[in-house]
Amino acid sequence: MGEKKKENAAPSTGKATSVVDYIVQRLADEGITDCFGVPGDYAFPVCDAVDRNPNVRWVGCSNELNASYAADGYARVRGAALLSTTYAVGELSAINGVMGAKAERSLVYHVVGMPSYQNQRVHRKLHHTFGDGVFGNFVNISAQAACCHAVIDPDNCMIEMERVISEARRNNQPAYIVVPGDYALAPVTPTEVRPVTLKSNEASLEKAVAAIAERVRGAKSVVAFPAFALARLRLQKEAQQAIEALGCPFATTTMEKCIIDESHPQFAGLYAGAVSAEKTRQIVEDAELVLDIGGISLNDETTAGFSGRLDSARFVSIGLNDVRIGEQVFGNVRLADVLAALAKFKSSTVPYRRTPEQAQRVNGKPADKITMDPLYSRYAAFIRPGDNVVLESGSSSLGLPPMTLADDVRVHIQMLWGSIGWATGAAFGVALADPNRRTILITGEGSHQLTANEIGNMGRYGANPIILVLNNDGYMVERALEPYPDWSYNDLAKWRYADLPRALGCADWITARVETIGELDAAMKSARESRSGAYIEVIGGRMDMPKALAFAHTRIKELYGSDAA
Ligand SMILES: Cc1ncc(C[n+]2csc(CCOP(=O)(O)OP(=O)(O)O)c2C)c(N)n1
Ligand SMILES: [Mg+2]
Repeated sequence: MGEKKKENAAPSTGKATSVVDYIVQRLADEGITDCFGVPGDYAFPVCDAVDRNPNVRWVGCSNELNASYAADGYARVRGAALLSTTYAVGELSAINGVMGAKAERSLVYHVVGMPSYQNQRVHRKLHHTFGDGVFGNFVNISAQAACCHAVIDPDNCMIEMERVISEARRNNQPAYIVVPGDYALAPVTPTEVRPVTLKSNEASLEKAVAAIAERVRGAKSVVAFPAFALARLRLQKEAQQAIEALGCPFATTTMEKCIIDESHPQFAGLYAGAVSAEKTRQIVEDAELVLDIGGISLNDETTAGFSGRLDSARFVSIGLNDVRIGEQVFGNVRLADVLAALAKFKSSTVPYRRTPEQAQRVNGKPADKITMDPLYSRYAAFIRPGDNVVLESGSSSLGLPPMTLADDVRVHIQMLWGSIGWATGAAFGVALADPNRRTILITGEGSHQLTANEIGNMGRYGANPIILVLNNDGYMVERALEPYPDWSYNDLAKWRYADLPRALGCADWITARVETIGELDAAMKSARESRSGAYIEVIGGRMDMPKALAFAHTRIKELYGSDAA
């Protein structure tokens, strides 16, 4: 797909593996075939190593923030991603995206090239520094965005790579790997290392599973919450098998939208506090036991401003590496092992079966202006099995999730970290990670303005997403979350969004600007039929908001702790 690999790859030197060649190949061994980034002189050794590695393609991004979002999106699909930035100016630009990956458990290896050890040792005044001869100023900052980090030299390289890889996999969070330019090119010191396999402590696992089984058997009602980390670890099927063996209903928050097919007979609906369907709310809030599988995040966003009644004392929590039941903690057990054991659970109760609901109606007439009900019901009908949907924070992340979506759809959302612009960058990474599925980006225009320049690279690398941009004349979600919606800071420069793909080099994309339902239907049809990318600017009303957002407007105090947001 896209830019051919290795056209101007330098011939292999045939010398002993250099430190940086080792780093890149070791990460390729983790299944990574693309490196997102922006080059820079201190990072040249890393960029060169990627360019000459036959297994990894360099994917140039417009800026480091976009690259970090793209890497996050890619990691969510592939399990891990590689991000390369240059010292200080590059890595600091990437940090918001890498922090988001940490918050949302997405495994991004952030590899940074730094000034040479020689220059560090003599405290040279170099560019991309404060001119103080100090080189550790930024390492500490980037390290905060990772769960582990390593400053690489030839002697520690092989050992440190195994350490950070196993630690990053244990937590499924970013690792920061920084390497001085001269050390990067030096031969790696051969060291005996073996990749760490993450195993459970057998005794602890047995006790944990027995304790869960006992609690499940003793509870009059159980509800399961398969958590977003399952998707990151690609354990959706295993979680489904465990839930089927337990026979209990399961609900999801928006962060887990579609993690298991929504047609599943045990699916009890989307839980979002007081804006959940009544039946879902009852099942979840009245359950005697809530089985949290993978660490759900009941934050202000997923609970519609803490509007639910969920008692944490009723929780049994299966984490990535431990199980927690009240005060009892079973350490050193892996989520995958607990799921495999629970899949063998013999339930004595009749499994939960939901009552089928009426099919969702797609409403609106062709000549109508586009309003939220017809818009989201249309999006839901448009999304089909095999799609990867990337959903931006804003009114879209409240409008689409209440709709039931087709089976075998994967939804990607950054709800906890909630950095706008993420979805456009992430959609690029998702599209490259999984070219066999169609990537659909659903975003507001305000968020899109932060990272829209990445569209150029989508075209450049042959990605063919369908991009749906809601243009509602500003930051509507912010207008809704304030008593006074018309502050000037919620207005935006009036871009000609539908002209962007052409300006950014995607000449063969389908583009449209639609104001009526009929125009939207026609544009979506041609987008679906196109083999190239498609970009649809959807004109919406300035204060036309989905129901959940209107509800949030009534909970400003709970959301922000005071009446005035
Ligand atoms: C990086 C970042 N900056 C600012 C915000 C605050 N913020 C949250 S949503 C939003 C506006 C989103 O507007 P738009 O994308 O147009 O969506 P709409 O609600 O209008 O559909 C802003 C500015 C944020 N979450 N992240
Ligand atoms: Mg908007």
